[in-house]
Amino acid sequence: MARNKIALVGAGNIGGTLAHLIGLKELGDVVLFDIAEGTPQGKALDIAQSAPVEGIDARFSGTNEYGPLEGADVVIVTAGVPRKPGMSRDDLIGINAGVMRQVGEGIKANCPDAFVICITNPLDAMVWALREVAGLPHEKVVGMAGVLDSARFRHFLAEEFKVSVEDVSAFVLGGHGDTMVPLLRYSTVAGIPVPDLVKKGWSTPERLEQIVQRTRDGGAEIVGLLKTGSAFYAPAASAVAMAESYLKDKKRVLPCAAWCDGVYGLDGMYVGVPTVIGAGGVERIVEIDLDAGEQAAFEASAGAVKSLIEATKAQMAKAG
Ligand code: A3D
Repeated sequence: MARNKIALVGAGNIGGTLAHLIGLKELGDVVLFDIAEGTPQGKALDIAQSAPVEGIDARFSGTNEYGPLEGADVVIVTAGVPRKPGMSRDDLIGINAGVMRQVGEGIKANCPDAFVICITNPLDAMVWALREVAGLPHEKVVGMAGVLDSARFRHFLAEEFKVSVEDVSAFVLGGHGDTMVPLLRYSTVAGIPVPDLVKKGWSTPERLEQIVQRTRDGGAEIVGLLKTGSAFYAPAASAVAMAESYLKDKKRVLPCAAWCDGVYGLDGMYVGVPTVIGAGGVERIVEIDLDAGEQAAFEASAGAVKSLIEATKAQMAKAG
């Protein structure tokens, strides 16, 4: 059986880390693509030279052309620019929507059967733009945010409860960023809902509110510490979990920015919801019951995402 082929569009901090993790997990051959000459080639060669030490049997190559993406089973997109001082969110949308146009066309021409995971920010709007241009079925194009946001939440909860991260599961809904909705009722330690643990005195509502806020600000906290970039280890690990679930048909239940049409009261938009990822891509969206507060928070988050998508639509129409 031929090895899987995984294309990484964007060979920056996340792209390089993705290539390394995919190698360590032997998920397939890796093609790194970037517009920066030498960067994807250099990173691919460096990782290829770690393969004999790690005992990895996979090919790593770097390119500045879309042709070598041909036939990729999975494409993970991190291409784009981050927000710089003085830049508005709309400026960032304009530039990265242009990048999504190029990448979408590259995918359409070379690997229309791939499962595509977008990481570029602003996430929910960029995954919409990428799908529009690439024209792939909606269930084959998703955004990575929920796995990362819930991993951050799990890490903080495990520290608070002094238990293994493995035994903490956590749910977040909604858009990536300030309006994300962490769901405490659906977050558990070995199946015990977090609110029950509060009743048992494991934590307090005030402490949990701080953890929720720290989760929402998780990306900004790391930007503040690094000063020259944003998080990349955990984002890469999160996207690899999604790719692995697809390639191995694991059918994991993972929160992703997925196309919601007729679920959660939405009529066609990308936003973060729990999904089942298997060989068919997003095989199912899991609808959970929300109480009034959760519903209001989710609607506010979906509303914020909708306006970002509208701004992206307008920028793309302007660019022609
Ligand atoms: P960075 O290290 O800057 O890498 C981005 C790469 O994209 C660079 O190597 C660029 O040369 C390349 N690039 C720019 N334009 C193009 C183009 N047109 N075609 C191909 N490549 C291009 O950034 P990073 O890897 O740290 O982050 C990548 C993206 O992920 C950014 O948009 C971040 O904001 C985003 N991000 C999202 C999350 C989520 O949870 C959604 C988390 C962390 C980062």
